[in-house]
Amino acid sequence: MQFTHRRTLLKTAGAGLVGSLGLGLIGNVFAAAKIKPAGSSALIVVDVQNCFVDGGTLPVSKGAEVVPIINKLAGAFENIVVTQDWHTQGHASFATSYPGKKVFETTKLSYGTQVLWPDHCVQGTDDAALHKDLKLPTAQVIVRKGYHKAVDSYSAFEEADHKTATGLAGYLKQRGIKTVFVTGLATDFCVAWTAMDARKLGFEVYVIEDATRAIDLNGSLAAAWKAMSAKGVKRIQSGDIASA
Ligand code: VGL
Ligand code: ZN
Repeated sequence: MQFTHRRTLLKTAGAGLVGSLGLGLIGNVFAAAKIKPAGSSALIVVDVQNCFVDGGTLPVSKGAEVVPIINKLAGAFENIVVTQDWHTQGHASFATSYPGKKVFETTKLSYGTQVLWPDHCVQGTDDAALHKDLKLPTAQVIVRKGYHKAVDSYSAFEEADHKTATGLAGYLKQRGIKTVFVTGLATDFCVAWTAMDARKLGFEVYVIEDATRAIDLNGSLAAAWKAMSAKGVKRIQSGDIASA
């Protein structure tokens, strides 16, 4: 009776918590509790592409380290969504599109301040392909973003104009997904914007920190965690997820 009661208390919306000791042994249930993703949860793997690792056009420091962590996490999820940054040539987020501008400077576009990046993740190039060691055989959908020449899209849900939807929210909602676990590159840009938009759209959101790596431009990593936390994004580690 008391055991049942405690199990009930341990449940959180969308992600059931289980003690790895299973039945009985009540005393250890709290210490051993891990998150077990439910059927209504999805793993979102953001932009684990050649462009964002060493040898790519916009390498994120230690970016490739997320690959084995994400491959392992994937076994615990019934639903997996993969995203790809997928820019046109001459994209509005590229410094080369603005004579006299240098990479990592900013410019004002109709929708706000845009960081100017090296040319990266151009549609159909090897640079834009998913990392070769990413093994997600059960992934169900790949969402490409940033394909409108005049508008960037860090978020997998909504372009930087804050108007144009990618369709991912509709996809997830029609499939009954309530909780998303966000991983990938980069923590302070595409991961953070995806996580915050997911909150705005009503999902319960976890970012799995050790399954992300950051660009960290002028303090952007700390700022991103602060902004995510203010929006109710939960910060966890891959070890907090019960493996499949
Ligand atoms: C990203 C900068 C530009 C990302 C994409 O995936 O975080 N960052 N484009
Ligand atoms: Zn980009």
